[in-house]
Amino acid sequence: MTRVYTIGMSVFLVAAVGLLLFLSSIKKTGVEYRTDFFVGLDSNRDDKISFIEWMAYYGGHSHPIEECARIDFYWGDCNKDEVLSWKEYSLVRKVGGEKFGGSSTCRPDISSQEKLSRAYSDALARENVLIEKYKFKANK
Ligand SMILES: [Ca+2]
Ligand SMILES: [Ca+2]
Repeated sequence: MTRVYTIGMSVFLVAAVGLLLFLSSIKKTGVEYRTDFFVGLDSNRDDKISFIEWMAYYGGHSHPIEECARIDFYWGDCNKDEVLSWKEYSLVRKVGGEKFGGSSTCRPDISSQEKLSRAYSDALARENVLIEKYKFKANK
């Protein structure tokens, strides 16, 4: 009986240690910090949102860029590599951005109507370049 108890405890301890190792590996990759929306857009699971992944969600929207949250791609992609990292995304969307040191983002200065209009037209110009580059066609 004691032997069965010892084997049972050993199995339990091995399972518990395995679970702890699994949980600590998740924490190291920071997976738990990603929002469901970010993870949902990242269809190839490379932890970045490509233009095509972004537009798979936003490309079907018919409203203008001035009224659409898809502009966050252009205002969030600070290094202009045409993908949103989690850091870029979380800063522009203000979700968990404090983990990266606060408010630094490349969101343009929109402190006046003139600057806002320029920021919108710059974003639209960039979008048109990316649509052409990636041959994006919306599924409407
Ligand atoms: Ca991706
Ligand atoms: Ca980027």
